[in-house]
Amino acid sequence: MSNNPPTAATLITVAPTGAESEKSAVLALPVTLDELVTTAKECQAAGAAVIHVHIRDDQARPTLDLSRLKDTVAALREGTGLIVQLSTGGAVTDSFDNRIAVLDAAPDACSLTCGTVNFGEDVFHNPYPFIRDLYARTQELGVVPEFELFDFGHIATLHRLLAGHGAPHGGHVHCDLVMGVPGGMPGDAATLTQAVSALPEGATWSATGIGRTTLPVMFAALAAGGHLRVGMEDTVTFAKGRPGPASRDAARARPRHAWGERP
Ligand code: KMH
Ligand code: ZN
Repeated sequence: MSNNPPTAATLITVAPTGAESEKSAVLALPVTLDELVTTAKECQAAGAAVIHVHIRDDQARPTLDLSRLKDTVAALREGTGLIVQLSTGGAVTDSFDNRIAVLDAAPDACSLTCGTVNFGEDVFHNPYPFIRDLYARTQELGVVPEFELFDFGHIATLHRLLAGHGAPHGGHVHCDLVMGVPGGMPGDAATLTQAVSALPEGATWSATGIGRTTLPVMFAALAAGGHLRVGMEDTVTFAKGRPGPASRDAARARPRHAWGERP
């Protein structure tokens, strides 16, 4: 049984863009600032409360350009009431320095991945000294980290980080289980249950499943009393040849309005 009171809302985080899909292959991907703000407004109207942001340059390539990031934070604050969470994961090719500098754009929140993981044919690098420096910078600047956990070792690293460096800004630990990445933990109910039981005491959590693990992870997370991350960063297709929903439609999965309520 979950300890959530029956009225507790399900937090929906929308991740509309990501760094991995190409605009030419996924035409609905929001890549300009206008497209991003429009999507953000639609997702807010559909029930999202947080936006996880990756931005693109004029050629729609992933970028961590600081002035664009600052403009993006300002535009999302101006146009929406969403909590603005900037990605510090960036693309697999981004440098550690540039990823830490993302925090200088002064978002409300940021992602903070707790370990290295094979990422399809690539490697998403997050060695412990980088994690520690990034975490220290969130504490210094007052940015709330969301701990992204792609595998069980990442959960162990989160415990190590909190034990060695104290509580995050705001005092509360919130995690996102990112499941079904080729190289990370599988996206199924048994794995989700085990991962949740290993989280730090008192932590809240959401979950997201990549591609074909989207729906299994979503339903397992709801059944286990968790929150959700949805959107085209993680779900371009539900299965080969079966496109996933646009981010705003995925945000409409808000259980109060659609499929049910958390237990
Ligand atoms: N693009 C992935 C390599 C994050 O945003 O913090 C990493 C990622 C995680 O998307
Ligand atoms: Zn991301």
